[in-house]
Formats: sequence, C-alpha cells, structure tokens
Amino acid sequence: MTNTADEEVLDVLILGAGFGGLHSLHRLREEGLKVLAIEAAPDTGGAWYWNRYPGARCDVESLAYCYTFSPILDAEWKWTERYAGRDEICRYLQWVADRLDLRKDIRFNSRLTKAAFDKASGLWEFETENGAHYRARHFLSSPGPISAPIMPNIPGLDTFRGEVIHTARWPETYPDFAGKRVGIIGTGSSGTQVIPIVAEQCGHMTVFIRTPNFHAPARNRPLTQNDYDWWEQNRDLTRDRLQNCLRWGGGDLMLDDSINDAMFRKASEFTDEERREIYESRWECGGGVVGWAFCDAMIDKDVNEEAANFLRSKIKTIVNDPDVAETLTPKGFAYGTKRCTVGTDFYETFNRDNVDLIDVKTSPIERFTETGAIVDGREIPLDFLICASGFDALTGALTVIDVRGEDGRSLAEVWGNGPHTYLGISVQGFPNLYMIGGPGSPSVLTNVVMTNEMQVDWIADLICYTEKNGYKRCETTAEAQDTWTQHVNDLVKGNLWETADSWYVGSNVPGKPRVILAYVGGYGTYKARCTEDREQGYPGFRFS
Ligand code: N01
Repeated sequence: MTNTADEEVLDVLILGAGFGGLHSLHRLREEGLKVLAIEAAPDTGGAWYWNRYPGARCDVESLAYCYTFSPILDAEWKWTERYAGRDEICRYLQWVADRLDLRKDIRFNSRLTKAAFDKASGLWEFETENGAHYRARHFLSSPGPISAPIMPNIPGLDTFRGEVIHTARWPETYPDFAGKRVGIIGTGSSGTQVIPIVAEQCGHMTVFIRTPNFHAPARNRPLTQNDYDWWEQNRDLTRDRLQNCLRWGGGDLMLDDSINDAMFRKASEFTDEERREIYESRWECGGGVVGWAFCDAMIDKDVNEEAANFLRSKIKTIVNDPDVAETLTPKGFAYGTKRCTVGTDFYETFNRDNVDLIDVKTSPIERFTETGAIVDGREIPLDFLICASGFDALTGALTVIDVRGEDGRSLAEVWGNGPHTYLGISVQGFPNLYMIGGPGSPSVLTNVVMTNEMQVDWIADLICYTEKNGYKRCETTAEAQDTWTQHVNDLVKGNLWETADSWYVGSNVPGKPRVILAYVGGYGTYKARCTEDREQGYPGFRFS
C-alpha cells in the first residue's frame, strides 16, 4: 500500500505495534471500526523489538507481564523464565498478532513522520517515511513511552573510528567483541544488563559511570511446573491484587504472602528486626521493588533512607575493591526516584580483571579521539563504544514526529515548557488524538502492560462514545487539562520525588524542561480517576 488517502478514511489509525498498539487494534476491530496500525519496525514488539542488546530482559515478572484481556491467550501461552528476555517477549507479541489475526491490519516498516489534524475535514492526515499517506478520524498513539534513544553529547564522538552502538539500536549482526576494548556509557537499566554479558565476551571493558543507581539482583530462573500450577490457582487473585494495589511494580509474585502484605502497611508497624528480615527476604527473592517494602517507602524520608541504606550495604559485600564499591554506591537521591535497576551479576562484574570503572563526575570524558576517550589527559584506547545512554522519555516518542493540532502548532512547540495533558491521554488543541503511555499517566511507574490495557479499554470506550453519539470531534478542555497537569506536578512538590535527576523529570535531555513526566499518584488512583470521568459522561472532554 503506498497511498490510501484518496481511497478510504479509516476510523482509527494506531501508531505502534507493541503491547498497546496490538491490543488497541484488536479491541477497536471488535467494535466494528475500520482500523489500521502502522509500525516503524519490520515486526511487532514495540520498544522490545529495538532493544536487542544482549541481556535485555524485563524487570517485571513474565507471568504478570502479559495481556489479561483474552482467556485464549491466557490458556495457550507459557512463559519459560521468571523474567522474560527480549526475544521471548517479541515471540509472545508475534504469536498474539498471529493468534488474533492482527497482521492483515498492520503496516510494518512504516515510520510515521507527519500527522496533522485538518480542521476543515475533521480528519487526521498521516505521512510515513516510505511515502504512504493515510487519513483517519481518530489517531491513537502508542509508540512506547521509552522509545526515542538519545546519545551522549561528548566532543569528538563523531570522529571516533571504532563502532558506536546505542543499546536500543543494537546491530542485527552481533558485534565480535573477542579480544576487543569496549567502553560503555550508562549504568541505568540497559547498562546494568548489557555490562555483565559483554564483559565476558570482550578483551577489556571500561565502564564510564556518572550517577550510580540503586540496583537489585533479578534472580531470574526457569519457571517450573510448580510455578505454572501456582499461577493457574492464583492468577485471578494476583491480578485483582495488582489492579488494587496503588503502585505494584513487579518482583513480588514469588514472595511469601506475609512479605507481600507488609507492602500495604507502614514501616513503623514492624520492629527493626522484622523490617531487616523483610528487606533480606526481598533481596533474596530479587526484583526492582526490593526497597519498596512498605506503603510509606516513597513518602517517609526515613523509611526510604532505611531501604536505601540496605541496598547500599549490599554493594560492599559483593564488590571486592572498596574504592570501586564506593563509586558504585548511590548517593544524594531517594531510592525509587530513579528507576531501580535489576539485573544479573552487575556488581560481580566489577570483580573481573578485565573491567575498569571510571567515575566521570570526578574524571569526565574530555573528548573522543579517533581511537579512544581522553580522561584525565590520557587516552583510553577503545574499539567499541556502547551507549546505554537512555531515551527522551514519554514526550520524545511523539515530539520526534511532526504532530500538529488544529491550529497548526506542533506537539513539540505546545509542550515546549513541559507536557500538558488530561489524564496523560488527551491534549487540548489536538482533537481525536489519544495517547497510551503518554506524559501525565502512570504507565512507566507501574506494570506498563497492565496500565496499557486499562488505557486501551478506556480510550476505546471514549472513541465508541464519540462515534455512537454521532460526534465528529472529541477533545479535552483547557480547564480539565490544566487541572490534571497541576495535579501531576503538585504530587511531587517538596517530597522525595524531587530529589533525583532522571528521565522521570526529563533532566537527562539537554534543554528539556525539568518537570515530572509520569503520574506518581499510583495506578489505582489513576484508574479510579479515569473510571469516574467515564461514568460521569466524560466531563473532561468537549464533543462536537
Ligand atoms: O536509560 P537511563 P536506560 N555521560 O536513562 C548515563 C526502561 N528499561 O536505557 O544517571 C555519562 O535509565 C546516565 O547517567 P545519569 C526502564 O524503565 C527497562 O538504562 O544521567 N553518562 C545513566 O546512567 C529504564 O529506566 C528495562 O548520570 C551518561 C544512563 O546513561 C528506562 O528504560 C531495560 C551520559 C542512562 O540510563 C531507561 O533505561 C532497559 C553522559 N553524557 C530499559 N548520558 C527492563 O525492563 C547518559 N548517561 C529491565
């Protein structure tokens, strides 16, 4: 298909064929709407398609990191590991696309470059990199909240003659690291996963660390028949629990109920000894919510500090060199305000003879040369540079595309001082545009698949409401948008969330305004707020 603009008008065009996009396609098709999804990648997978780096693995347990809307999918899919690797997640989504016969309504290799709302026709008009055009009444955007990679801005990087690889653009042909000197920038979720694996494969690795983060072991393992039996019996209960817990993130399925239940109580309800045991049990069990042991972990500074100190204390017990352990120790920000990283053998890797750690806060990379990086006036020779340097999160996926609303202004302009949205779903001046995982929604702080499902259903209901009532336009009001945006910002004022620089607040992208990008009020509160809006006949929207 090269040009459909003159031939047909879609009811809905969906951007992205990851978790949110596939589910949206299925749900809206079931509603009898004419829907098409476009996807930049050659297959399904969304962000997981691109994050091909070795070690890429989800930090939410696989049993809970999948769709819940279909009993068929539940019955027929079996995860093989506690935390699914990138390839298995991609296989899952490919299988879902086949099982639900979605592929016929997806155009792959179609990178969206332009989307504009035409006021006269009331239609969205789309253009892709390969020259295809589409028109649709509704635009449902699901490109993934963490999908626009950024590179470190270091002088001379463009002159470096070795291979430069961003983890989210890993080459299809696996690099031959044998005997080679590899530098790596970034010790976030991607960096902590890729470092241990490449360190085993290369001749020498130099890790350039800027802000050591809190880190927990994943304790990944194959799932057993016992796990499947347990899941069969507890699936509904567990899902209810996830739906009702404010901020459940992952890593808990394998914990004893008594430890899990502590998460609903304040730390002060437990003795020092009990709290220590709870932290130890969580550490032994593994997962990113090790420190999120009590309901006030992200509210009470002292509770948070205790969790932080517990995690800090573990580093010295693993890393042999005390100076290296110190460099790896997070300081100056609260646990959880920068996403806790989860991996296998991250700290252990710094005991290897072929791995060096350089603190770029005290010894910055002055510049790159053709052959390496200059630090403290001396060249560190490199053959490869891996950039696990992160993403322009939440807004970047849409601002890299030329998306224009009814007055011709682009989202990038409108969000110039920080994103304004209603429920993270709708933007004033952009009628019939709906975002999954948008700024102002809690998606990235929750089990993102669960929040996506909720948003897909909510948006589908809204589109159906618009269609059934014969409306042409549905857009949020300025008042609803301002109130929601203020609420999102107020939630972090003067509390722990303000302590860290990270992609949560956009500070990782030069020039991006420093505002909280995700809703920190929790999944349950958010869902209740969305449900209330729907039940009251969508007072946050204007229909015409
Ligand atoms: O990116 P990040 P990520 N010089 O932004 C460093 C999800 N995810 O790709 O902290 C030196 O977290 C930067 O340093 P600093 C997950 O939600 C999930 O790792 O800014 N360093 C930081 O260490 C995650 O949170 C999974 O000081 C520079 C790193 O690069 C999100 O994606 C796996 C630098 C970037 O860390 C993003 O994770 C992967 C410079 N110039 C990703 N520029 C799982 O499910 C940047 N850095 C497990």
